[in-house]
Amino acid sequence: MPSNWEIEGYPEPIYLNIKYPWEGYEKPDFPDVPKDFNPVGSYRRTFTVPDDWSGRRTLISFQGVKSAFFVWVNGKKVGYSEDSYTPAEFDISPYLRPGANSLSVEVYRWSDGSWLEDQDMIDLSGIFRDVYLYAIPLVHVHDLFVRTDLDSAFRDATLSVTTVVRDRTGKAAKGERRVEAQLYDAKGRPVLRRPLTGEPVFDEPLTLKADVKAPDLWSAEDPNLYTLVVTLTDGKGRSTDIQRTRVGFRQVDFGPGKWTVNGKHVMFHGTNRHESTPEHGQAVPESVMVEDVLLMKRHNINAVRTSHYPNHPRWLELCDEYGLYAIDETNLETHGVRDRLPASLPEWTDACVDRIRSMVERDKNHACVVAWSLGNEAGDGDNFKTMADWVRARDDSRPVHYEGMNSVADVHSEMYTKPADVEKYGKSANPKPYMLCEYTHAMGNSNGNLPEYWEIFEKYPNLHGGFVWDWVDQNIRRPIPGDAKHSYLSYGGDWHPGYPTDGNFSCNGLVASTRSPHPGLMEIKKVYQPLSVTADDLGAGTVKVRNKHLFSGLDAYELRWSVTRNGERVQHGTLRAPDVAPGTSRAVRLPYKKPGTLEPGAEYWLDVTFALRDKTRWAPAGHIVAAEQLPMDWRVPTPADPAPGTLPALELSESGTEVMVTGREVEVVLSKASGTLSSYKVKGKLLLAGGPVPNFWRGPTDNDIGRKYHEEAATWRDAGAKAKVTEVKAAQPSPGEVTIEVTATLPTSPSPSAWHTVFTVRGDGEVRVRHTLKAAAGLPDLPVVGALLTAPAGFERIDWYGRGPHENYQDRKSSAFVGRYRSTVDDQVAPYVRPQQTGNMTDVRNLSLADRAGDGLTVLADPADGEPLLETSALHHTPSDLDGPKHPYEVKRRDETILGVNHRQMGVGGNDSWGAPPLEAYLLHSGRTYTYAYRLRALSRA
Ligand code: IPT
Repeated sequence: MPSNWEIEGYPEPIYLNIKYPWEGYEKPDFPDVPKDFNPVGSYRRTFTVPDDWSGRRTLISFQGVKSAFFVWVNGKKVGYSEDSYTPAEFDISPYLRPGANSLSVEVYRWSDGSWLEDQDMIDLSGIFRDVYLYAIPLVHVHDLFVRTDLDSAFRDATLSVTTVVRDRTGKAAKGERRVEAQLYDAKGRPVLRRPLTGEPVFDEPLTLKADVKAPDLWSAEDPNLYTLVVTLTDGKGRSTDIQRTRVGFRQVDFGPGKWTVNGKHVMFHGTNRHESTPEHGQAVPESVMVEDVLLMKRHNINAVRTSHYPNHPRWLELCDEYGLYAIDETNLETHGVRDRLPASLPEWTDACVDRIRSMVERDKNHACVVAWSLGNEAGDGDNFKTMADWVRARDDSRPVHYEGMNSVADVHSEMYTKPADVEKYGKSANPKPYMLCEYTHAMGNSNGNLPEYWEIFEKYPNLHGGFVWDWVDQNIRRPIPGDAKHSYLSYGGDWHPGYPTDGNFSCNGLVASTRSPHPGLMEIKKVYQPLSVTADDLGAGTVKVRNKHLFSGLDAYELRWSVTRNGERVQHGTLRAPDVAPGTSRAVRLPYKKPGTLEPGAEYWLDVTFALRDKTRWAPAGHIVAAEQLPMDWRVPTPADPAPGTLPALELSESGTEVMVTGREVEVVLSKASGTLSSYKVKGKLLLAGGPVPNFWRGPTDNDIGRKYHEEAATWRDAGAKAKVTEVKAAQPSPGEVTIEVTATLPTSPSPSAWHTVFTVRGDGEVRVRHTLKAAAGLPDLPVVGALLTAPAGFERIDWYGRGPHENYQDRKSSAFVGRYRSTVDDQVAPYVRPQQTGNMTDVRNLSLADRAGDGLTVLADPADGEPLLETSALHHTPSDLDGPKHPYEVKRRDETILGVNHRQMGVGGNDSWGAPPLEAYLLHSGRTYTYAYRLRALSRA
């Protein structure tokens, strides 16, 4: 298995984003590289060549070596190569001898080529892709380039097969050789009545053409592939060389006002992907590639940008086979010096053109490739013009992409543009096709406001979607310091003490490096789903289904619907999916019935999902592709208030330090110093051991830290814990009701804020709580408006009616449907590689915590006295526990359950992670009064 030597610790890896990796050792200027510290890997092995290879040329192919290397065979120098991500091949025939041969390779970590490889990733080196030998005849098919052009109806195709035949003997007789080509369908049946055939002129292109009637077209939705076999025959009709390639019939058109695949406006539900695994570095095993493809397909991703270099060749085969559009990107990034390199420097032109040439030549026959990218973050200048010209001359069937210099590209590409600015481009009616090659920076707890982006992308015809930054966190698995038995996912700063680093900025994945999905991926799945369901006339039982596929109907799906009442399913059914042509919508009747009597106060929702009827290559039957939830507009009667005055009596007593309320079943003790409960017992069972302590903090997210919000908002960090109680007033308005009013000052700076809580203890055991925060004007926005309650150890089970099952926030909740969910407290932590805010649920109506016996506490939103819905979390950590530790293994786990009962938390944002706040609608401003209320009671066992 190939690898990167830094993965094994030789030497420690380096992670820097914009700066060049050698920054901490030496600072040479290009084209020089460090001289004093520049590790060299020497590889040596022996090999034998099969006997029947004699009379042929033997080539050695290196698929990926970073960054530059020399090759020797049997002690003789064969050659040198750089450009780490495309193949380097050498004809070693003259160096071979019978029996054992020796191969030596000397790999330099840094070379002048490294100046063109400043991608933001962990800097790894060595031979990280396959190395193999192969033999070719002396007269051979040197090149093969296949094109599929479709007619104006995108039905029939012209297949063009261009070959270049070479004669290495220099003496092959003219007119003796023939090239033959046959196309086979997926079942292996020949498609052409007679094979194409032609006579090659050595070293010159020979193009053979065939009309193919109505082939099964290739698209990401329906990736039909054929196989082309090209045979070279000699004068006696014997086949002397056979080549094959997969062929997907598809046509990309582009230009002002269009970017289409097979005639349809293409929309990129895309993601960027680096090649990275925690165990093997950039030597990604095929099983992990397949895992990535499956995860992408299952989450409705239809496009991938191979950021920022040509990927392992198997990756593009998988994109062809499973159906993913690819933007294939040249290995060219000069971020740290992009204002000067390559710019228009003529001495770098060949290197730039060589990089795109080796990519295009390697990948040109892949149906999945729908654009060529000149690189990333490499500045602008004449060299890009030259590269673009080279591509157009070689392959004009795909557009050129380059965000760094859109003027030389066929499409207009931007990164991290805010939704409002994307909309400006949409409105501008600029006909140049527009896409975001990077957007929604998935670092940590992120990916807010995706519905806002997608509403805009789908509205304007010059917009083509975007590519998430990015797919997978980059980490290296290492033993936990002092605990060799367990490992953790390390990142910049964990290696090389004192060496400059950009820390966890390489961890921006929709999935963790273990491929465990982050909650943001669920939101991506929702906004990328290929159909939508909206209300039509819910009273009459109709919804509107829009089919966003470009080519497919909905017959692959079954439609499942259900009506829930307060989260319990009361009606449901399954139908064949309606017949809705691609790009159109239709009203669909669902056979639910409005119940004769509606339960007073109940909520009714309609859930509609589309699931695969049969298994596909990428998912099992039953896999849910799309889902939507709509509130039923049934007017439910308001519940009758229970008759007052029936509450069992309570006894109120006070000491200098405490207020105590006791009843037949309930006992509440409030500390006057803290203004919070020190215990809440019902029927002798302890339900709360502390709280509600005001809380305005969250474990800073990567986006918070990136915009220094955790510093800006620091006044809120301990404001709750340091609240100063100024007054505690207890009263008993009726025998069954005691109120305790707590007034406190919050030491926010420069001006203090005020916190006010009214507890109403009732004889039936319920405690009603109403909080009011007066956030002083001139203070920073609040991360959270809420309170923390401490439930005793053992309350491990949670059950809530609100949004779930994955954590959600005001700006990331479209994928989290309202429902009744069950989970455990330990499962509330999302797998973020750096601990941060986690576990929030929005729009919570009620939540229960229970121990094994099923006893516990219920919290209910109190719509009568505040906002109707809560935000909650139940964790074994406080927000401060999640503020500081660099790795999950360092986070303190408390035995108790810390229950966050909040009015609201600010959004997670994610338009970028270096300054962009959440959108205005998801901020919590100061200078405002916030009020919310909830009820606490013993969980009644169902
Ligand atoms: C953009 C880079 O293209 C990408 O490689 C990565 O570094 C990303 O940022 C941040 O994670 S460049 C951006 C700083 C404009």
